[in-house]
Amino acid sequence: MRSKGNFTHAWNGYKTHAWLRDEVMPLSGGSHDPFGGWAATLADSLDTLWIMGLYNDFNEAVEAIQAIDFSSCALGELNVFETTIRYLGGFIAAYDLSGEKYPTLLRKATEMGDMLYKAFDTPNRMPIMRWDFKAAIGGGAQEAGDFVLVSEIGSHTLEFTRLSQITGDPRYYDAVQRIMDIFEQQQDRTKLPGMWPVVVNAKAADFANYGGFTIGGMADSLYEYLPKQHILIGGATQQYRRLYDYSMTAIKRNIFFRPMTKNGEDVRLAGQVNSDGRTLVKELKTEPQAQHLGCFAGGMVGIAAKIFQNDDDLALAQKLVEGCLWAYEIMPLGIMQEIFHAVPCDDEKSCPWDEQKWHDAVDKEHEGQESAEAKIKNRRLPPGVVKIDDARYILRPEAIESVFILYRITGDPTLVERAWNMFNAIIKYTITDIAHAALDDCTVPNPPKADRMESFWVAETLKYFYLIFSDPSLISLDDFVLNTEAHPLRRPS
Ligand code: DMJ
Repeated sequence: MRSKGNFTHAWNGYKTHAWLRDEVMPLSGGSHDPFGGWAATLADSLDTLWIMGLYNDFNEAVEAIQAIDFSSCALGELNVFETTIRYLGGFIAAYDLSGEKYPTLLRKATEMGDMLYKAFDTPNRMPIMRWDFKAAIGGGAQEAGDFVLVSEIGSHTLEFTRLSQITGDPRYYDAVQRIMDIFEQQQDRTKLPGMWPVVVNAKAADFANYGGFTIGGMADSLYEYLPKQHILIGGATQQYRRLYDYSMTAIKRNIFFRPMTKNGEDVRLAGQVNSDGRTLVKELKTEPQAQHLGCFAGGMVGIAAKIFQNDDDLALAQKLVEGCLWAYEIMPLGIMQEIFHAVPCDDEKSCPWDEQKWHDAVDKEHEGQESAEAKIKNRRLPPGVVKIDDARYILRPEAIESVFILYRITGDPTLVERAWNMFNAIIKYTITDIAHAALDDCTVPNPPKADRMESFWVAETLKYFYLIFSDPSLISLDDFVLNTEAHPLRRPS
């Protein structure tokens, strides 16, 4: 299968040029360590190796991680969220898949969990997200931050809960449950009740006083983890359903919007709301800015619709997935960029194409004397796109993630065909002699490449492509729940 061939290409590039470093540099063949220097790409690849049946490489990788020493770190400050989703999630998933034959994986997961647990050693038990753990070893006093991203503080539940489930040690679950209790207390107090702002004060356990609401970057996985945690704990409490349902009332009203599309496609994108952080957001003020990161929403809404048996939300999930497919398919290379602005429909039910409206929006957005047609041409704006805020494609997974989830829920074979088109477009432009590279500008015919391959390329993007082209029994969503780095955690039976 071609997605497996591309994974082995990237993996071999990593092995040859960057073994035991965090990332391979796909153009120069260099390496670098943005995640502590504990072999992030290796940790993120473990379960993909297993899923693809690359058992010799899996054995070699498990052997290699025995030597990784978490007490020496390439960074002064550790990003606790990234460490949790990539390393802890990676070790646990590899253990969950391969079973008890590999005790090293459980040992490494526990070492990592124990280390991260110390970041919760603060007066109010809120963890420190950018953590000087060498200072922590010295026993210095610690305090949680007063300016913390919600995605970072709100996305530990799956990994820590699963660690408690496989070790029988309740401390990890207890640590993250305390965070989510604060989220619940604060959910009604924010300036957009139901949602939490992008930034919160963990030190004061006050999540209410900032503006800026999105489900895109810096907030995304907080929301993603609500229905997934409900699944992982087998619905043992209704708390996560409550949190999710309440958040969705605000998200449906204020975040999701219908963009005007040339062929009248009835799709949805996830926008954002900007507020000053002092006044309540009372009326609709959706900014029609769509992010590739926000494309996880179709999968999240689909999963929640399935487990909470909500047909209307399944229809919404389909429109959200179609929104990101639309964003891929209107682009000249067939690859969605990082961030763009669309034209929002005035009426969600009826939204015929209006060329003049698009031109007016482009004119208003971009200063200059030239005509709207010239602005569109010079900026390479596809119909319906008003502004390309960030033209890069950095190998992100969110769109194929949601296409995959919807396919597993509906079995619609056209999703596989469209995934195939996405896959071919992405591979064609990102492949290098060494591995695969992020693109600096996916609006131009020969997109320049950047010397970076984030580990989520092998952990997520290539895994989702492989899974959508495989038999649905492989990593059945009845048996696994995937963390935000696509690491499958086994659902307790
Ligand atoms: C991944 O590390 C995770 O999916 C995270 O939640 C968001 N960003 C990247 C992928 O784009």
